[in-house]
Amino acid sequence: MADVTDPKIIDGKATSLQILAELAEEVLSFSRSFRHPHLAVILVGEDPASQVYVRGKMRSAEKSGIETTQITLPAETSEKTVLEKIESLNGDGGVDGILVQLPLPGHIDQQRVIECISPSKDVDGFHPYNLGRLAADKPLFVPCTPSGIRELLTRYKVSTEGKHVVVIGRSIIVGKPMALLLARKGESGNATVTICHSRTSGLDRISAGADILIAAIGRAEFVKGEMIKDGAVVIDVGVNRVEDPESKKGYRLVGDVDFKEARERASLITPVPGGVGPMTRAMLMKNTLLAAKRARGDVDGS
Ligand code: L34
Repeated sequence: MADVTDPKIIDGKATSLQILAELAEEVLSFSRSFRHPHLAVILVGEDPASQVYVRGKMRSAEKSGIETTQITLPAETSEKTVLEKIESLNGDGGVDGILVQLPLPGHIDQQRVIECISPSKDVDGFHPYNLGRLAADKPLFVPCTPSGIRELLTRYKVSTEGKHVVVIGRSIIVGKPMALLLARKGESGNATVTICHSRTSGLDRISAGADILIAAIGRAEFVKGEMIKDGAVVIDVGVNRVEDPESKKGYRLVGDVDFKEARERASLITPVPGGVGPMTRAMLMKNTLLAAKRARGDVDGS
């Protein structure tokens, strides 16, 4: 566990709890005039990490007063059954948000599933319509991990204005929406963003130029000390399980950043666990409330 009294640590856990408490008040007053926001989560199969993440999402929902329905389906469930389930949730006026936990088993077309979710209930923001809205500077739902990172930067008073941000990773879940968000006009944007990935040549040199480095490449301890500029802010999105016979669970969690090395160079750094992960969950609850507000008929939900 990272030492959260260390002034270099960005405490995502504590920040997420604060956000959930703020949300709980808003949810309460909203529910008095309408009903509780309602999130439906579909989990297909028994991937142990996905089970942990979904459990965490349920706990965060409880903390903020959001109602949940978890639909757990066996790994061999057909794509058709998953799509039918989504269609029925799309048509259910009592459900505000729909989330299908990824990854899905190999026989199911992930993209088809994402595109089946009604964009107005797509609290993950992964539907091409919602990614397009973000790219067009008219976001409806911003994906939870990037918006959680933005929230951390804001709350820790890390300005992005004119800064060079390097994002390692180009996924639709993190890398791409993160880059779009930080390059936008306005406060918490106005950054100069470079997207790097597994095929980038000279990655070490590029990342060493970053004022803010965001690692979302999905490889354990990929970012080493020499890839980080002195004084940079380091955001570690990775959650990798590495075998550890000394740990009770048989594994420990490490990020995409070599924490020990990075800690020496960074001015601020997110730990794993307790950094970005809990923020993803808090932002999911925020998006669910937003969806419910729009379902009530609020113009833009804000
Ligand atoms: N549909 N699928 C969909 N939406 C998402 O936004 C996700 N993601 C990623 C995987 N699949 C998804 C998540 O929720 C990754 N992810 C996620 C969310 C939360 C945490 C980790 C990944 C998290 O809470 N991490 C804890 C540690 C959890 C543990 O003990 O394993 C942390 O403190 O980092």
